[in-house]
Amino acid sequence: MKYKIVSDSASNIHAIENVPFAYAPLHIIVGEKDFADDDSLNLEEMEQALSAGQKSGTACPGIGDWLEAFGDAEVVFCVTITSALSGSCSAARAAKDEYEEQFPARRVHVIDSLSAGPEMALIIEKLRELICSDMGEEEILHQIKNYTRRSHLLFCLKSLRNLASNGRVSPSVAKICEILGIRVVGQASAQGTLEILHKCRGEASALTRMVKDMAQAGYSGGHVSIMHARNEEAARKLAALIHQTYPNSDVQVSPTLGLCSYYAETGGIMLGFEAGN
Ligand code: X90
Repeated sequence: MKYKIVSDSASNIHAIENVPFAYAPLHIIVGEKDFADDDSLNLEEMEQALSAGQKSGTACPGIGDWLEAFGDAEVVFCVTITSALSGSCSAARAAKDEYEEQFPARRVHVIDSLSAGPEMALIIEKLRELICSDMGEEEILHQIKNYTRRSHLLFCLKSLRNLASNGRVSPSVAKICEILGIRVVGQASAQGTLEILHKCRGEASALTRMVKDMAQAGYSGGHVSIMHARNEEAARKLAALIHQTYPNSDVQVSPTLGLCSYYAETGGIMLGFEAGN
């Protein structure tokens, strides 16, 4: 069977090993400029345009972008950003219908991550493992559904301005961040919405809080993916805190790309992890 993993660029993954992979880019629009979240993106240029204070927004992939990413695969596992905050998942579902109608022998399985960034990356990694272990399609589907039930996303943000100006959180929630030094810690809710959990004074206390929240969500060691928007120092600190408490944890640290950098904003941290079985 010819399997392929496909995601949108909110996963911050552009390539994986051993299994065919493609992604559909989201777009960040700043004033007149359209920044595609793909390999051509110059993040500095995007940030410069943003700091000039022009009106900005984002756009999800269209059906055509998804079809292009599916390519000629027989079986596609397609991981999207949460359907609660983006039209990406419904575009993927429409592309699936078109693809399966055009090629009746092929199948697309759309997996709504109900999340973003590092949790999507963990789901992709799990799919990769399952495919590499020569598992059948139905079994992979079963396993990945179980996995998405125990994968989680926490985040720590300095500013919710872009989320609020694009209607992804309410302006009153965004106001919390305007107090100097306040970090908002939150999670992707079970419904795939952005849920605020704590307002912390300073980054150090926010990071400690996140490790406690991991324990509460059932983390006991296993894969962790930390993604940061120009805040490698905090990401490394968080990784060290996790290692201290869970010596058997496997923690990857990487930067956010276009879409997540725009919404998490400079200093933002996203933390994906898997809870026990
Ligand atoms: O369709 C579009 O234009 C994209 C809209 C995306 C909106 C949300 C992106 C969130 C990215 C911010 C922190 C984590 C929040 C997670 C909530 C599920 C990252």
